[in-house]
Amino acid sequence: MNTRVESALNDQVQKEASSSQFYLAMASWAENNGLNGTAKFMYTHSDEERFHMLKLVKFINERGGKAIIPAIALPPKEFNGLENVFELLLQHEIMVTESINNLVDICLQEKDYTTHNFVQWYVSEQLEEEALARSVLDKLRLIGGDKGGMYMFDRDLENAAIMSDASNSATQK
Ligand code: OFO
Repeated sequence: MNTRVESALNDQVQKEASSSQFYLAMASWAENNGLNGTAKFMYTHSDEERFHMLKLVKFINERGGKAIIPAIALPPKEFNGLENVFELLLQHEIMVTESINNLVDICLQEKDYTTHNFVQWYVSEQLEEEALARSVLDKLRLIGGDKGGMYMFDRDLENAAIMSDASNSATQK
């Protein structure tokens, strides 16, 4: 495998692993703050990021490269409310999108069209993840400090997580 592509793929392994850990920290914070729907959503999201990481690890090894399992930085223990959680999530996803775009660029420069094809799955995934984070943030801003609205918001996130679990178990087999 092209060494520059391999190194960029391993960087991406690290980013997906840190996404998983970051969202796990958010899930735990939400659970401890009585936001059970948000917690479920974040636990599911954390699992999805782990799946993104595994998909890369397997691809690197199958293509004759060597996947490196990275150390992960300590995620935050506290968050300053739900809006803060989703702002951080959106910022994180924007950073991941930039990293995927960089990976696409490297594949083209190195004429590695197989990896380029593989990475397109992540390009689509990032589109969806950024759109989801933006729409959740819009809702939160609309609700403001309204407690009833917040209750409904948390319940909606739980339903979104249940649907996502169902579609993931159908596609990740
Ligand atoms: Fe892996 O999609 Fe988010 O980070």
